[in-house]
Amino acid sequence: MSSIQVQLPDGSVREVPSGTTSLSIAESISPRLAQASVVARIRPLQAAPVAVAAAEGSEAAMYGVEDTHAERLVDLTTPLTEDVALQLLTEKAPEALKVLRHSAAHVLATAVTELFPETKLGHGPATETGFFYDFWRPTPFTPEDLKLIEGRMAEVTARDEKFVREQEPREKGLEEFKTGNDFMKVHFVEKFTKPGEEISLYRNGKFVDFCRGPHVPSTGRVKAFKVMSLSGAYWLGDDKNPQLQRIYGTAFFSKKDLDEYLERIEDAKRRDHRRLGKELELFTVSEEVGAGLPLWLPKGATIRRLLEDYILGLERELGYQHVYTPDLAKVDLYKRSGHWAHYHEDMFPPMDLETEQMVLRPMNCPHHILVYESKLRSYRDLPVRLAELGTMYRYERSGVLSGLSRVRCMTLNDAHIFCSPDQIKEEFSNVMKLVERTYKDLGITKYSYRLSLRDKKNKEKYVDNDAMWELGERELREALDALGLQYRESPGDAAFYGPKLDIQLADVMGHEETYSTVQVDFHLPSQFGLKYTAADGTQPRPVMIHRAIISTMERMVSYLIELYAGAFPLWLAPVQAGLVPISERHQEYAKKVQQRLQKAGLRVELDARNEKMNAKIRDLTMQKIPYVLVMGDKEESSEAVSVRTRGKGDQGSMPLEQFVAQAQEMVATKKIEL
Ligand code: TSB
Ligand code: ZN
Repeated sequence: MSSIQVQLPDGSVREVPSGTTSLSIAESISPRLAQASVVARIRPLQAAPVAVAAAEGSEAAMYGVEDTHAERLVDLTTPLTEDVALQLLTEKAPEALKVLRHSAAHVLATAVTELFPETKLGHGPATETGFFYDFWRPTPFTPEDLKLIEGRMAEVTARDEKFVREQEPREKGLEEFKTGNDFMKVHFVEKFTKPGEEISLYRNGKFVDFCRGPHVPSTGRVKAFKVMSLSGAYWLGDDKNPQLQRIYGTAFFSKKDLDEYLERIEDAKRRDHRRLGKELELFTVSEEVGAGLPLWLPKGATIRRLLEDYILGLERELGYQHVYTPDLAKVDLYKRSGHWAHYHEDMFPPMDLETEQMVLRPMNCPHHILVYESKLRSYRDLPVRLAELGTMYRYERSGVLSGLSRVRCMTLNDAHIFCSPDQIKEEFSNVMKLVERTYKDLGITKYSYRLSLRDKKNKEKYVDNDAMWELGERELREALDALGLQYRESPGDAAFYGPKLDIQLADVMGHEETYSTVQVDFHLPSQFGLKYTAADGTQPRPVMIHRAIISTMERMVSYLIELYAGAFPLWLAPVQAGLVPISERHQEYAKKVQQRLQKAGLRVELDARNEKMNAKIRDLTMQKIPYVLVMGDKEESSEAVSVRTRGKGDQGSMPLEQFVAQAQEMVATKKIEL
């Protein structure tokens, strides 16, 4: 029998008979390793390493024709028949979790076909957060069915059936699927394999599925799982096709991981800014206005105005000049800037006006460039920092819109800094300091830096000028290194005109978005032929730094709502104190307190309804107002208020003036905790 060479991660090489499995190699290393292993990664030693890349959760990723020379995952029981580098993946490897979840999808399909044998199978990939499986069945699944299915899945895992890979001729497999009226499997086999090939099937117990694998060794490994939800989808996305039922689930290696994940989901629901936006009367989205066009209600508008005033104040201190420019311009402006060529798909379509075509602006930069150009600039004027709370419009596709976090009409805390090349680093550093200061004041502590670069292959999305991109990238990297900031790189996320440093914030579920951004741009200054007069009388071109600190008001408020679960720090709370007179005869005193607090610059709400005191306290507490001040005879006679602090309960009576001074101090220092 021939032998093969198996190279282990430590570099050592073992010579074993061809056909040996990864599992037996693991056993020969240590039984514990064999126990802990989930799946194996192999790379043929003869071929250059090539990564197999297919879109996440796509059909191709599931069934795509294998490139057998590439690095790939195989079952622990797959016989090794060539010289390979072998890595045994344990539960800690992220790829292992994917494999587990795909196996969980098979367990789900096993349970469904056992309980509802008339069901036809679609496909069932792992996703970022779990897995799903598409089913066709004449009757819809009910919530009770989902419970039954989950229970049956537990039985399937208790049976601890081995996942066995089988190969068979494609035509034989097709014949079987056709006989069983498995129309979706027939489609997948025909689409993803070629005549004459063998197809692979995975069997556990009586259940069999057309699948490329790999899988965990047996169903018993799928211990911690949950059926999450059900949704409908047309087969192949075509409404003339049968409607499928997609069952979602999730799975983890341990119960603890599963429980943590489920808790995070609960937490995310509790914080969801769309829900809280409604409950706390912050914003609303109206069908009649349109999707992605939120209306700011008085309380949400108060938060927004506070943020706007805050950042404008800081910018004034830092030498920014504020301008106002219109929300639209002629299409030609965006042809000159390059937006039309590279950003067209994200813009609203143009409007015909007499002889002109106008378009809503997707960005504020061209307007600010024209402000820069409105007079001659000398080196002594630089850096020119033009700032605006600029409203802009982007045609985000309806499927990606979400509350305030992704909208179609948004107001950006924007600025464009026009400077000489040797001023870039200092300006960059100042912007980063401003970001840090702002995040501290807003109570944002977790963020990461992303260097967003172009995708070199995508000529349509990015300006084509290699030298310019390399220069911008070098400038950014040097500026980042000078500040000692750790960042990761993300090709394909640059602006069309240059690379960006993006500041990423994640929500409870770990989903990241860009908030602040700093961008180095040599393109727009060149398109508009910008100049300044240098000390030696020459006319060099300035560089442009685009930057946003707060991001759009929309996105930042969505983040803050979720960060604080609606319980804002005092300085940002739309209502800072709720006033509760104990009975009718304390109304007068309550009004006096209201006036005093308002005069002190505090935002208050007097609950003058003819309700019981406790009901009023409860309602104000539900609104997450930082302080509820209760007033009865005792308070009235001593010019005091009885203070209930959010999250801390009854603090007893306090002289009114003391409360005022304390609250003002907390607002002035932007204290986050109460
Ligand atoms: C910084 N021209 C630059 C500007 O000078 C610019 O527009 N950059 S941007 O395209 O990256 O947008 C700035 C920020 O706006 C993004 O970082 C993001 O935080 C926010 N933003 C972008 N699209 C949306 C949207 N659809 N809804 C809410 N906020 C958005
Ligand atoms: Zn810009």
